[in-house]
Amino acid sequence: MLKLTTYPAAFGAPSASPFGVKAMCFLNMAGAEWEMGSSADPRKAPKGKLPVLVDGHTVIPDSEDIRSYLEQRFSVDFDEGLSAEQRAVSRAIIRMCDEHLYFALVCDRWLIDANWEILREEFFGMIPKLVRRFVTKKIRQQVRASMQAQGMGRHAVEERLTRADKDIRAIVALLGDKSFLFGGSPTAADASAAPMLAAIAGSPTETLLSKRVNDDAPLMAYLERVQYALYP
Ligand SMILES: N[C@@H](CCC(=O)N[C@@H](CS)C(=O)NCC(=O)O)C(=O)O
Repeated sequence: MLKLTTYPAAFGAPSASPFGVKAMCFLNMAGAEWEMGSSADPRKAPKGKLPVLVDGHTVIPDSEDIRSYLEQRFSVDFDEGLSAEQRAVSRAIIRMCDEHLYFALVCDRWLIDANWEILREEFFGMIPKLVRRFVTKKIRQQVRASMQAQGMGRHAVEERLTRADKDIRAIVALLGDKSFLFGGSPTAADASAAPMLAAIAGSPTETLLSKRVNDDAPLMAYLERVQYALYP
């Protein structure tokens, strides 16, 4: 039985990590039998991040490598039927979501005080109350520093929205009137874009960014379709 280690459910998603949800989608798309792994401590992961997939003695960190592994292991192609041009667009969409939109989500979750107050209890409720504020303050400082280094944390909330909005418009334009990004069936790009957008929409308090997604009815209908198809 394959084991997926990722963060537990939070804010209406089956994992707090959109990469964890993406990996779940891939497992389901591959038709794999899988279960959740026991520890969700990223410090124990081979690359210090989650998700990690374990298949017997094989350990696969990173959702991108989990995808490649599953496609090979189950002889499936998550982009079946797509042209070379569509595959190129898919690749760019996945990169945009994973390497740009994700950081807007991280800033929204961790840097906006109202969200942080709720996130602290949701993510770190297992830390004894007496030391929770002290420990989590340090973790928040590390996240703030990493967002400064990455760059997204240097933008004001409104600037972050402007940047993320351009990504969201690109996804909406690609989707058009279709059920999924490349037609009537979900592909790898849906498994990446939808969990990321759903995590943004599921913000613990309303933010400019979460409102942008939540107010877009056709986009929300798309997120529901992907959830129903890939991680019900
Ligand atoms: N490229 C990785 C990114 C995974 C990732 O960023 N995971 C975050 C949670 S969403 C994490 O585990 N962070 C822990 C840390 O940085 O200490 C993937 O696609 O799996």
